[in-house]
Amino acid sequence: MKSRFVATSASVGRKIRRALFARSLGLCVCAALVLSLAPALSAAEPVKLIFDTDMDSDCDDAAALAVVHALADAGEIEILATPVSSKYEWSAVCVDAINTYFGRGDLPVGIPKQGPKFPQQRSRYARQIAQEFPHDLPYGEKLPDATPIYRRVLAGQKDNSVVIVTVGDLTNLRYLLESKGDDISDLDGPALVKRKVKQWVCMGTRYPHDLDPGHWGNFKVDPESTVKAIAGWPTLITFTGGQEFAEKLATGKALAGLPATNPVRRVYELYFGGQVKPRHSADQIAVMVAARGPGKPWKLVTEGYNHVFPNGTHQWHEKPNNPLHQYVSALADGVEYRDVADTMEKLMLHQPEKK
Ligand SMILES: [Ca+2]
Repeated sequence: MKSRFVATSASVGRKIRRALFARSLGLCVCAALVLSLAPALSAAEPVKLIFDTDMDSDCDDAAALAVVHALADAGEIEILATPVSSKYEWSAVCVDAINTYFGRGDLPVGIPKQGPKFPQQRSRYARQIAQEFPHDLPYGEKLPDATPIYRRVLAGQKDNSVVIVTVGDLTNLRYLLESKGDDISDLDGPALVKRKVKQWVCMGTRYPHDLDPGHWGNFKVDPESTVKAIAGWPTLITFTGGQEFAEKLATGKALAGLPATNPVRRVYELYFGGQVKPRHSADQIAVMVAARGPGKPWKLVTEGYNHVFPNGTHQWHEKPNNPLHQYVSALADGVEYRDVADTMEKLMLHQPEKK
């Protein structure tokens, strides 16, 4: 008995030592886990996002802006500014009205004040939204210039931290690149972008090519700016686009269930002449890629470069590789279109918290 007791007490002692060892090991593992999570936690800081939209000829811009506000309310992104590339006089005011609805009426909004007034895309909804919903952005000549807004916002951010998503023409980015050092920043446009911008997600056209000179889409409204912005951009560009791709991810029908006071629902109603119907999700796709990255559920093509012709048509060439160019125009293998569309549509239905 004794020996067994001794043996037993010795084995208990071993167990206690093992337990203590395991506990301290556990603490070490926990500490290591916390340390290993630390970069992940800091990587999960909200994405600093600039959303640049035309908000004129198509309704997906309004849905994409709703997604931007939903992701901001969820803490995934921080919205820095919502510049407008369209010179159609109601587009910027419409953006301010949607921002105001989502509780962010103070977000900077500006338009391109330089260059020609290229043919306007017009809008089936921008004027009505501006007139039916509250906002405080001045209209017409008093609208602010987007270039100093871009410069101020970028100058105030940490290096290599900002993601820009364009879902309209590339006019504002062209003038940003052409900007000189000023009292906002000593850096000229390319140097400021290179220092502050991590990635530009550029929604436009079809991949791997669109060689149709017909006047449609984000690259051909102001092709000179398209060529200059893409050629001069000094950081990563993720292009997104593809008509069939965006149509297979159509969204919007569920907006019909929102109250009539929701401006995004109203945009779809006006766009479709009184009825809320589904529409392709080209601009929402770009926002999702900007906020959550170009990995799964998306299929990312990294090899090659986007060659843009002077009229805004373009061709993806597989060689030589430009490490700054990549594109998304499909879902990753095995991902269901319905699942991705549902994710985007749920975000589009987001309502602001009542204050
Ligand atoms: Ca658009």
